[in-house]
Amino acid sequence: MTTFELTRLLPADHFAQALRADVRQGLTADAKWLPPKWFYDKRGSELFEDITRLPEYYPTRAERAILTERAKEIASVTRARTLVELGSGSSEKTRLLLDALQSLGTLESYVPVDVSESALHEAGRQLAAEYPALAIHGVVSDFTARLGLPRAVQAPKLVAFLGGTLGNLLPEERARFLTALRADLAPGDALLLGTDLVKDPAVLVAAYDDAAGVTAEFNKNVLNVLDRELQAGFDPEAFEHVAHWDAEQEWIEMRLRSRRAQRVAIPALGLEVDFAEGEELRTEISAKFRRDKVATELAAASFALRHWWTDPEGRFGLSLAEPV
Ligand code: SAH
Ligand code: AVI
Repeated sequence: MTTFELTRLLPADHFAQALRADVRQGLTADAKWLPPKWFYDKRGSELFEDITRLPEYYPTRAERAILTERAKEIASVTRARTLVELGSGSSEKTRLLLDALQSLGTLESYVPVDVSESALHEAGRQLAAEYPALAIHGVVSDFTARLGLPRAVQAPKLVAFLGGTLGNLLPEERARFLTALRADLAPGDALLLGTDLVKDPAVLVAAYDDAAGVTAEFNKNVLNVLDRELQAGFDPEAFEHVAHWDAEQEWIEMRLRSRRAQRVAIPALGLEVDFAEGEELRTEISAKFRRDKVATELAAASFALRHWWTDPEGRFGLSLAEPV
């Protein structure tokens, strides 16, 4: 019989406190910024799902193509009894891994970890119906604060971090994250890591500035979150969506550009924030990788890259790594 349980790993007020600290720090900085995890309330999670279906947004389709081709091999190499997934969202592509591991007969439980409680509920409800033999244990957590692996997970475990979400962390955050993850793995465990790859900037910019304006709405959603959670006075329409390719850093930067000079009150923080006309607020980086960079960052955290796969067009990379 399927079981679906949800655990909130962090203290009850963690997210409220973390949002306040991030907004105070990011919006009082000389170059304003916000961390991308605050996009993902219920609406933000839905908008991300809409993004994955846009003609310009190739990463989801490219990663799905690799998983379709390689899921069986991943299952037989890892023989995982537990599949942990960080930033699982809708768990849509994950079904390819669940199916392969179930066919092999090793899989007992699935542990999706996400900041978005609504996404975990929705995915958990559907998966519980589709996978009656599986124990599903959702964890609401912030993988940059605490990984959130329930203590008693059956080894060996496969930790999947798909979609290219690693690229939404800054280089130093990635290093910290991979080192902390490595400490939670034992010999025999494995990491399956999806990374978007460097390519023609025009293709990249289009993927983050689609013609239908869905990514613009996703970007502006962070302002709705601040308005709701902190009683802030942002008017999302007073900001313009910007997707910029930084050729030196090899990352896409999403920004919100103030259409006019404005002062925005954030009563919950006793703060008023001034924006000059044209001033930009960075809301996300999405780093693009090359194989060597992935291998180097993994090695720095004591992982060895064992398999590297790409889609036929070489747009997206999937790595299978082991702790060393
Ligand atoms: N893995 C899915 C979803 C990617 S969207 C896919 O490949 O399509 C990124 C997901 O990570 C969202 O569900 C978001 O809620 C979650 N997320 C973002 N930052 C997070 C953080 N710091 N901790 C936990 N989850 C996070
Ligand atoms: C979740 N993450 C990998 C997405 C990305 O492509 O960086 C988030 C996103 N931002 C804009 N579009 C999609």
